[in-house]
Amino acid sequence: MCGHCGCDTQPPVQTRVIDLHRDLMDANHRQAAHNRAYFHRQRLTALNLVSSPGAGKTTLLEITLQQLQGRRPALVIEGDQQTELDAARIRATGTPAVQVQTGQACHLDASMVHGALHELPPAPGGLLFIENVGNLICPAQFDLGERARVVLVSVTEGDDKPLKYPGIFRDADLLLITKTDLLPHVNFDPARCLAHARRIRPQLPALQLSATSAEGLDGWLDWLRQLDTEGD
Ligand SMILES: Nc1nc2c(ncn2[C@@H]2O[C@H](COP(=O)(O)OP(=O)(O)OP(=O)(O)O)[C@@H](O)[C@H]2O)c(=O)[nH]1
Ligand SMILES: [Mg+2]
Repeated sequence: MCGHCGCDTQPPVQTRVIDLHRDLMDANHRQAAHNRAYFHRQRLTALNLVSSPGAGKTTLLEITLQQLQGRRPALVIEGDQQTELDAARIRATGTPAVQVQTGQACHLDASMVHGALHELPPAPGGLLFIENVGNLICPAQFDLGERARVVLVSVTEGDDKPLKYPGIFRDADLLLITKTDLLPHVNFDPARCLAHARRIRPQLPALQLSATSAEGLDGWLDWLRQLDTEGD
């Protein structure tokens, strides 16, 4: 019964919604732990790349995979609401890739990643790049079992993004400022962007790069290497 006027309205709906949300998150945590254990057994270093749509995730992967060729096995899981476009771009580099089409969902979850893993060849000692759905909100809540979360912010988006979408920065392991070749043309201050991000995640490491000019690419490749030597 309604607590306000005594009518027959059923207020506990909100409680049921919260329970459902908790069940969903618990199930995701269990699946993420399962994924993490698998990555550990396979000595597979998994990275979750998150950003707004179009920040340059696939372009960065294309040039990264070209650099890794012959040096290090790599696999890619692509997440988009629709199309196989990004997986096709990755396969063109010679790297095995699976496209997950999330439909109505605005993020990848751990079970989607688990399903995609079954379609990929084993790559012991390799890198697994998971490109999440372009979105700074929903992916924040879903642990995929990854070793590191990399948040890309392109200079065309504005340096205030960490203030507006803090959730995605809370568990970030790296802030990657992308498209720096465009800096002369936009009002974006990398130092201010990083300061905003560090209000949410103090000590957050940050790098800047341009996939177009390859400036800053070595720093990113070094960061990937150092991630391996750190161990779990
Ligand atoms: N100038 C410039 N453009 C870039 C750079 N990196 C990517 N782009 C362009 O940005 C656009 C989006 O790049 P994508 O790599 O597809 O971005 P994405 O984050 O994978 O996009 P979604 O998967 O749709 O979220 C493309 O037109 C790229 O050519 C860069 O470093 N500099
Ligand atoms: Mg993409």
